[in-house]
Amino acid sequence: MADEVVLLDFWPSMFGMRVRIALAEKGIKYEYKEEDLKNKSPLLLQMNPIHKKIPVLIHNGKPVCESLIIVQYIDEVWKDKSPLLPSHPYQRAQARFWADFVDKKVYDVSRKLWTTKGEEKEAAKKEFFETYKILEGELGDKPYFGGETFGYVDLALVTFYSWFYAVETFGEFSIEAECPKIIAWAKRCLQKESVAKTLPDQKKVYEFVGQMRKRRWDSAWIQRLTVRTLTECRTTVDCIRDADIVFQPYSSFLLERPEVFRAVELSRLRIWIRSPRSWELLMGERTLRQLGGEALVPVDPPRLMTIEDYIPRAPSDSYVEGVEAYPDLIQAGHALPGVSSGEIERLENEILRLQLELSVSEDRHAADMDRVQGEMARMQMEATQRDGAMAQMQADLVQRQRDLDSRDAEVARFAAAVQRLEEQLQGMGITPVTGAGSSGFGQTSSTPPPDPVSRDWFFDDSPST
Ligand SMILES: N[C@@H](CCC(=O)N[C@@H](CS)C(=O)NCC(=O)O)C(=O)O
Repeated sequence: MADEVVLLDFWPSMFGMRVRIALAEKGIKYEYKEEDLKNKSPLLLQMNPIHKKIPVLIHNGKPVCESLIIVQYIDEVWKDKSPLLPSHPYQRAQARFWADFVDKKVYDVSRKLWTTKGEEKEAAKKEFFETYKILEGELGDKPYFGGETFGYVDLALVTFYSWFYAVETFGEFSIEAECPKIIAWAKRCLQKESVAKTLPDQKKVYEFVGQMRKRRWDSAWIQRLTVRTLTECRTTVDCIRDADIVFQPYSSFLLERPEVFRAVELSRLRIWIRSPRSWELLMGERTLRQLGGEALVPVDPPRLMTIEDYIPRAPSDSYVEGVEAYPDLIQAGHALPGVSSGEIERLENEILRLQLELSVSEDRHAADMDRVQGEMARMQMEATQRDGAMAQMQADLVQRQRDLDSRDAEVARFAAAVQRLEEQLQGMGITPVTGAGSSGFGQTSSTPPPDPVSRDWFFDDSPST
């Protein structure tokens, strides 16, 4: 049965490139699957549930993770062509040592170049060249690290060459000027088809790094990463079920404040998750790495859990425990005599928490004041409007009173005229039909005349009375 080989990868990854070169060297056909590391596929999460990283080689359905382990696996399984590791145990051990050195040093020193500034950046440059000088020493006058032929260490290191333009641009130096042997060696490696076809264009990698740097301050990006981290976390942490988690995103007004954004999102990178036991999970390290490791903080950051070890601890656990588990987090010279690093960490966190609380309270206070002032202004306006309406009503009343007075005067005039007419009629011996006294209409000045129409006229039957 033919081998089924699938590679989960991401194009700019120097780790993924190692596997691609090894497969090319061995002439193995495989299916390449590009991963979106911002939105990892269920397959990647299933195949590399521990680190959730590319590259992953899936050989006949079974995953192999970690680039150097994958390369060794490929070399062992397809051993008939282009051996990568030396056959002698001692030389094999040496090759493994140098590949491990590349993993432990080269990646970090490159990354520091675009994540630091000032003195730190100068120190990073120095470290970068020291590292490559050590490698140049190991290469000596050999064409390749392994000797006459391209091998395991060459493959482990040459993939970093595709990042050299980015490193030089952000580091503001020339690698060739300082380490000409390394450049000559890389160019030699590039003559191999397996390398030339695998390594992406250096400018393309540079653009990719530039985008990564820009995204660093984009809150939506970070928010998305943290949400994703949580989603992934749900698949790993047994004690927390989906329903238990309430993700508490930072309110938008907090995110709009650059200093809070920096402090919360980058320095501490803390996500609060409420679970029934009110545990707090810290996912700083993960988010930090997702950002390309560009966030630099004094103690960076106090991880109570990491991607390798998503173990939530109760908030009551001392920070010492978390920090001691990761001694490299504590900056040199940071410790004070007689004060444990955990204590400093705890105090720093407390200060940060209080600063945040203070800034939040200040904001709330300012917002409350604005609201109260707005309310008062509104009430004053309403009162002024009400005063105006009252004045208008009073004016209306006065006018209505005047109208009534003038109507009364008119009525009195009419009444006097009627009176005069009645008197004239009476003088002529005629009793007026309708009386209107001087006191107004409808009042009789004498008894009313008898009904001119007989009641009998209306009824056929004589009335009973
Ligand atoms: N030590 C690992 C490193 C692999 C690695 O860092 N992969 C990165 C891409 S270059 C990754 O998948 N990152 C995703 C993540 O950290 O979530 C190896 O050699 O394979």
